[in-house]
Amino acid sequence: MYKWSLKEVDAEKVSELTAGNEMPNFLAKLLVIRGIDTPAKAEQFFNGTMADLHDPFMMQGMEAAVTRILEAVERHEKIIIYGDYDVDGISAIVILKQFLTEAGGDVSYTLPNRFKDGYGVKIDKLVEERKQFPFRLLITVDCGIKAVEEVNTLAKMGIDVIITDHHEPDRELPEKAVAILNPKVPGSGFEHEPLAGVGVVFKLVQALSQRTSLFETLDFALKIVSIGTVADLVPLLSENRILVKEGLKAIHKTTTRGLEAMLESCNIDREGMASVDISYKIAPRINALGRLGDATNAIEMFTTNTEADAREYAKYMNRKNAERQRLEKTLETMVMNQIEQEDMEKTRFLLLSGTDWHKGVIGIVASKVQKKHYRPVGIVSIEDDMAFGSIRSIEGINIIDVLENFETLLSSYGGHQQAAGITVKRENLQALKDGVNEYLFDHYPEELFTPRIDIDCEVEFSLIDDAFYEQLKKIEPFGIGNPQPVFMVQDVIIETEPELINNRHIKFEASDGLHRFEVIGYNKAHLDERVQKFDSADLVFSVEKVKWNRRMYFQLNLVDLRRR
Ligand SMILES: [Mn+2]
Repeated sequence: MYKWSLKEVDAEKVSELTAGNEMPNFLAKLLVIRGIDTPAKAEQFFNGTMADLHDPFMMQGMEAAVTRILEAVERHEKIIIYGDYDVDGISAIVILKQFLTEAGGDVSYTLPNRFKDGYGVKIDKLVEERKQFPFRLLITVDCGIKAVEEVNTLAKMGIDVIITDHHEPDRELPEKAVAILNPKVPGSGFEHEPLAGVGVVFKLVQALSQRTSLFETLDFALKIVSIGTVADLVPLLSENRILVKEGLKAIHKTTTRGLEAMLESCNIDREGMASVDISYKIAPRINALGRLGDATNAIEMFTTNTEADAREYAKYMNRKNAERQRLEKTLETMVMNQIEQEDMEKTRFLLLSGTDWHKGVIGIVASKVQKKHYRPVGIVSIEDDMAFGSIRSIEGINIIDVLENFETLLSSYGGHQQAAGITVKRENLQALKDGVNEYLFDHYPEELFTPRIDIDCEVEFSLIDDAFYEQLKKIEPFGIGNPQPVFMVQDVIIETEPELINNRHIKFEASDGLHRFEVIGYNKAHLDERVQKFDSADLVFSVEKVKWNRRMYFQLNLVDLRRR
């Protein structure tokens, strides 16, 4: 059962927004909840355009980076881009490569293999690469801020390095780099912009194109920036909001061969494409390459000009995605069987293990189990006498803080508050499981283990109409920091007997006596037991407009319900 939590909102700020203009009360509430609490911020939120982006040269290091890159292009020096295997890293490589190629640069790229090399700058890989492509300039994207040693080594080899990254820096920076572009570096000038790795590279491309006037618009980059930014789960506010909004617009208008092939294989209608298509369809597919195959295929897909090649790459991506889904299902079944052996009353930490479980999917399955059982979940794969795995935590429990207390049992660990990776000797698994479990009982209150639903505001059914929906659309694109609004209605009547669809979804109609809506709960079959026809109930939902048989109507997507 979820705990319902209605967001508190500062009434004064709401009336400041509604005063003297047409803004309805519910919209003002939604904005204030999202931190858009002055008329100026609201104006920027709704009408921000490319012209509102900050001057890229305000970012520390930009002048030095642009100068060195243009010099390399001029002198035909070989330039290599070093990236990452996730969607953010891949997107960043794509736009930088496109720009430098167009500028006449001699450019190549490389990225680590998730399992062979791991994340970050790897010298061995670069030394190997240099045998075929003797580069003089290296540009990192979505990584490199911690590569102090590596940058020193590269400098000794006579290679200039430009770091572009958005990860948290250590106290020591890679000072030997020609330039460091990272909003999180103190004094960067962009501390308030939570750009993704691809967002930082976009600022670089923006600066380069100001100096060279190579492109009339930056649409080619924006399309890809929107994909990387949404996939990397950075807040879609401020500059990120503009980038994603403009990127989606650019996709609606035109696509490139690769993008076209990918949208086709994801079954996305490009004119209606929204940020959720990136989160649910595009990102998992691209990530499947890094997990099970070779992420370079995604880069080739985005950059090819040949239709047949684009199709091939998209097909490969879909195959890998199907494989990922199969592996995920198999592992999920094994994990769920193991959970049945657990006494859940006594379990605050689930640690599940098996021999040779696929490391490419254990993190995804851990997330699923965390959502279902709502407590920290670790899944590890045992290989000989070692176990490798992922932990997913819940809000309010910083898993790194917890693991610090078990350093003696762990061979290594790292990550952030909500997600960590661990390596542990097989013989220590049981002690770790019992230890963390006990620690969670002793140090964290029981309430934390009850999942919460955040409700934006309470509404009446009479409010939901075309005008309401038009206003809601203005808040898009939805994502982190700007989630799809969630509403609550109290005391409505369940008008039809709830119907189960495929034993997974639930569907019924509800009304307040005057206004009647179709309600559908995806993956909410378990709510079926709670209500019957003619009950009165409170509903939590989001609003969607759907088209069926040429008819447009509102559908309420059910989040939760309770009988009165
Ligand atoms: Mn990133």
